[in-house]
Amino acid sequence: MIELYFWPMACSLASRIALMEAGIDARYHMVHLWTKKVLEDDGDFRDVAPKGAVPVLVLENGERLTESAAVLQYIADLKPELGLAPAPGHPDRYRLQEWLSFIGTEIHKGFLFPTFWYKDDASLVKPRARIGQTLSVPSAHLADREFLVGNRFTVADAHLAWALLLLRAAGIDVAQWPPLAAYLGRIQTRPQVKAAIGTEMQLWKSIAA
Ligand SMILES: N[C@@H](CCC(=O)N[C@@H](CS)C(=O)NCC(=O)O)C(=O)O
Repeated sequence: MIELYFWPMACSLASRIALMEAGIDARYHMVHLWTKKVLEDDGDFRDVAPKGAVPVLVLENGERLTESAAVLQYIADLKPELGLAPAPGHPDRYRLQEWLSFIGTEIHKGFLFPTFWYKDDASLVKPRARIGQTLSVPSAHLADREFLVGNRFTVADAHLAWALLLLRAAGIDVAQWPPLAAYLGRIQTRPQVKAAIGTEMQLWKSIAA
């Protein structure tokens, strides 16, 4: 069985959404990102993944795959008939990779990551100043489209929906970009997306309590 190491509401949420949209049963292991402990057995997460970051997908053969862009495409390719990623070689596959890379670098590492890890750092001024410009890109793209790539839900939508959800926690109101707010609302009505977010919100509240 496939396994996913995650932390509630972290970027690994996109992988959970992808697994659930794909209808793949998985075993989930919760990791505390600050202590680097695997909660179920108090094990050292760095023994699982030297990067110390989620998501980590444990494949059926025991190999471990990291990096959201790779993990999300791997999950999508387990069920090619669902179209969670365009077929390898199709021009849209490069569009998918273009978005996964943009979300993972410009939005996640460019803004969300420093906001949560270096809250009091003066260097946060620059990412904050840039985030409007960064988000205007998907906002313009989604003004007349339902999804990021082609005309169906893909794992890039799972990744962007997670990033948009986290914006609020980072003090940014997504309503500033009406196309993004409408898009997030649409994506969140998908039953599997709703269920994945519900599960992780509940876990998050149980830790925070
Ligand atoms: N490039 C990685 C970044 C993964 C990442 O930064 N994950 C965060 C949670 S959203 C994490 O585990 N951070 C813990 C750390 O870096 O120590 C990806 O896209 O998957």
